[in-house]
Amino acid sequence: MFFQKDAETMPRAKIRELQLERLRYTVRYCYERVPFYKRKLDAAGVRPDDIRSLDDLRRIPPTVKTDLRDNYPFGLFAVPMQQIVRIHASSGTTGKPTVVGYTKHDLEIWSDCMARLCAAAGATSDDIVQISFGYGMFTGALGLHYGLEKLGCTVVPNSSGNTEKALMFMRDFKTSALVATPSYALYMAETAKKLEYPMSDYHLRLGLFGSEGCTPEMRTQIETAWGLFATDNYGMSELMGPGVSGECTERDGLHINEDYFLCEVVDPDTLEPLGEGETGELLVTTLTKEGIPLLRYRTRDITRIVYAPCKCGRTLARMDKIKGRSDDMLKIRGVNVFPSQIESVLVGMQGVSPHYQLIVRREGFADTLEIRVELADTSLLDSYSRIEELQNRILHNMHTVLGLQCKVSIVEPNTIERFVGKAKRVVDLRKENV
Ligand code: DLL
Repeated sequence: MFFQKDAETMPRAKIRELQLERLRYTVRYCYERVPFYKRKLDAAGVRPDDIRSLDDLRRIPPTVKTDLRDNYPFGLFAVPMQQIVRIHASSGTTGKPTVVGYTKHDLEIWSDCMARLCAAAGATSDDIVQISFGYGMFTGALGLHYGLEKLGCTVVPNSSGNTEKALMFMRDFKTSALVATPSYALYMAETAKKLEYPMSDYHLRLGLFGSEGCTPEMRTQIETAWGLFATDNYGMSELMGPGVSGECTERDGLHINEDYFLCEVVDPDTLEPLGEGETGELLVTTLTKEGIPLLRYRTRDITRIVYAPCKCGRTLARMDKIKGRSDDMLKIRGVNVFPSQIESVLVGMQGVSPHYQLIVRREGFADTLEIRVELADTSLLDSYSRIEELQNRILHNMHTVLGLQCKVSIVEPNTIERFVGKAKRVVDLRKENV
């Protein structure tokens, strides 16, 4: 059992006191060690001594992803390279990746954060945990790896890809917990069902998922397919990797490791702070990071935070599952659309597989959304009227949920691309037309 009782059940007033002390330290640390922050704080007229309360945080200008890119690769590091013992980089799809560096102390805290969240999710030293995140520059695999080892679990560093071999290890090792993206966990189940082994040959009881969104409907599908209890983990490479927040067994929000991360929710357009429980963009300030500390980092992730203690006994604040990203939220004919809304309609519908693709186009002056939906099996293929009936049902449900007319294309089973890492479901062709 890994339970850091003092930190995880600290009264709110004490958490705030600790956060203020660490915030003051971090602002001074950044100001003195990173020229980028000195310039930025000087320009905003803020001196480290001006930070006297947590509310003073608002005086600090936010940091954004392009700040890391502009200072590629090591420009925002706060210690000499001799003290950096590990480097990771984000899986950025455009431009230079964002590069982060860890000191020994950063790695120790990272494994503590992960051990804490995995224990809260129900993992114990009896578990054999297979890691099906890709090892490499991505933070997911090594982050979970060291946290789970700290917890005393037996770690199987299988990585992603070669799914049939991963399934063989799962059967032969009696793997009890799986670390993966939800989409890969589903794909693994799909592959397992095609093999000659019955599902009773697998012994998964716990899923430690994360790194991408997962609707409740999709989660239920994964749980049913594997017979496991699924939990969600949130983080990002710039902040550390996984380990920022995660669900306990109550699954009533993701506990934030507040002694290491100071979180705010702001209006993504005005950056004005929002009240407790209001939904907006998450901004995070790291409170102990030595390698690459970040002040008010704009995550672009949309969520809300509640501070009431959880039924599990932990007092660490909880954030909702990520609703989407402020920047990959689709705006179609003036309507905000989160891919997660579309997923919640499709997943769980009879006859439909959980794999889909969204194609956005600009036709004339209007944006159009095409939803490509894959049939679960071939049984409908020779009945035009049943396909049409399914198509109409999806159209109707989409209209109810999105308030938007869209096009639904039904495609044959196994024709939509599968992903071993984060799923890429949106193809936005509008940018090519403007
Ligand atoms: O995905 C870190 C991570 C690894 C978290 C493993 C959890 C488990 P990045 O590759 O930098 O880092 O991507 C960060 O992924 O800003 C979110 O938009 C998204 N994301 C991460 N976790 C979740 C989640 C890792 N649980 C970006 N639900 C973040 C929804 C998530 N989105």
